Amino acid sequence: MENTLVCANGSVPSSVQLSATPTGGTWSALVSNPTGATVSSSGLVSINNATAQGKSFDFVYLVNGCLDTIRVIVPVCSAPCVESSVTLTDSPVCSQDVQTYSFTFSVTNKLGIVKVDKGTLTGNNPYTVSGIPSGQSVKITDSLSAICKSDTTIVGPNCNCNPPVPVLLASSMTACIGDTFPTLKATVVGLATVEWFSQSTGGAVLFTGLNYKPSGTVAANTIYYAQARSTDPTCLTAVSTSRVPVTINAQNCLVEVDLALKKLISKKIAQVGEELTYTIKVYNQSANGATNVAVTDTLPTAVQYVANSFAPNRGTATLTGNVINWSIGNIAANGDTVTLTYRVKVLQPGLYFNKAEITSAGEKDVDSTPGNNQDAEDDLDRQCFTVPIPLCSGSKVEVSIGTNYTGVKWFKDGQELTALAGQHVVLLDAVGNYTYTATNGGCPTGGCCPITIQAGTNCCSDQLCVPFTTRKIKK
Ligand SMILES: [Ca+2]
Ligand SMILES: [Ca+2]
Repeated sequence: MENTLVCANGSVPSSVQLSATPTGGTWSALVSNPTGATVSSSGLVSINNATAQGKSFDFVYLVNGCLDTIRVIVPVCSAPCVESSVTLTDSPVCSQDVQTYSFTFSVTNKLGIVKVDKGTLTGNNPYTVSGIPSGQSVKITDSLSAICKSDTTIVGPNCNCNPPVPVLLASSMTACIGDTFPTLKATVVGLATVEWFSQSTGGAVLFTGLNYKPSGTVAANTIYYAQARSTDPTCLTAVSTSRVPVTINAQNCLVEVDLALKKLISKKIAQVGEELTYTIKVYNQSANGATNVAVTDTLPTAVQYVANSFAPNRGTATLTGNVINWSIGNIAANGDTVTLTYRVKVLQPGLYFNKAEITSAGEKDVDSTPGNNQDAEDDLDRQCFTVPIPLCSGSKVEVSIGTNYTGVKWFKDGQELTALAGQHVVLLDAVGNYTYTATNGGCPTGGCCPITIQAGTNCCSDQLCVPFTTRKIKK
């Protein structure tokens, strides 16, 4: 007769009672039994969990002179697989650059080896995982064996919820009074949409979507504001940190005017540290008076505005960032001309363009549209200046132009440099005046400045300026 015991929670029973009929006999163990289990004369088997596993024990029952033997088999019991639990010691923390996050956790009833499927794991209960990509979940695995393991998924925060501000297709539009509004268009990056408002902060959403055509008709200059709202399910409340304005210039299209703008500069070739004077002239070539005229001018990065140098003969000029807004007001018919002058200080060598354009007018212009950035129109003009670039012996000057130009040809002192044809970035190593042409306009309207390279002084001694050892590239 055999009796196999059953494991419970990784252990064998501590005792088992044997019984037999007829009753009244006595139990004893075979002398050859291994250690681990004993039996009392009444048949109570005491089992040692640690030593009895995997062994068989024979017990003898003696009654009325008859013997019978029963075998008790003690199985090997394996520890049960109890899932461990993971506890975060604090909320996940976003990194400074909001691209990743980290958190610290501890494991209770740890089974074995702790691993993570993202980020870098350090420490030993508590553990820290860092460098997990923003918005991604992490799986923590605590495993003893392929079967006995415990997985816990931590849903990570989206550290970079706020979408970037929308990009407007046009930030300034023109419409006739009485017409319906033009459609305002914006694009957004990533998981986001656009919300339109009538005010720069607060207020009700007028419309949600990339393209918004305000209802009703244009009565006066109107500004709408676009903000981006996240459509990422993990951060639906996130919006761009600011709103971008789009201006609709209302024009009286029953009256036609013809405004034009000219931009002038006091010097075309300047030195670092010198002051230049820009002059903007706006004049009315038509027989009708113009109202509500405004001009926008953008300073090149290489100059610094000289404080308090705005001198308009009408209206008010203000500088925001590197953008000048000149609010003029009325310009009378038949040649009335207004001017704005201001000074800038030259900060670095190179060739610099900037442009000014009429961005608002109360009446329809016969041959130009405010703020549409069209080079060929008479309401926009460019100016440029060049600051000679010093060339030290043995060095080269790197000059680059926009990659949008096609059919580029380079000239030095009027002679084509055929080896450089078609290149947008060139290294120049000789003193001279350089220009370029392109099929789509090498020299912007209103003046083309050469890139001037002149012999540098105080560069370094000729001995040090041997090519290969002190080759210097300037941008
Ligand atoms: Ca015009
Ligand atoms: Ca224009």
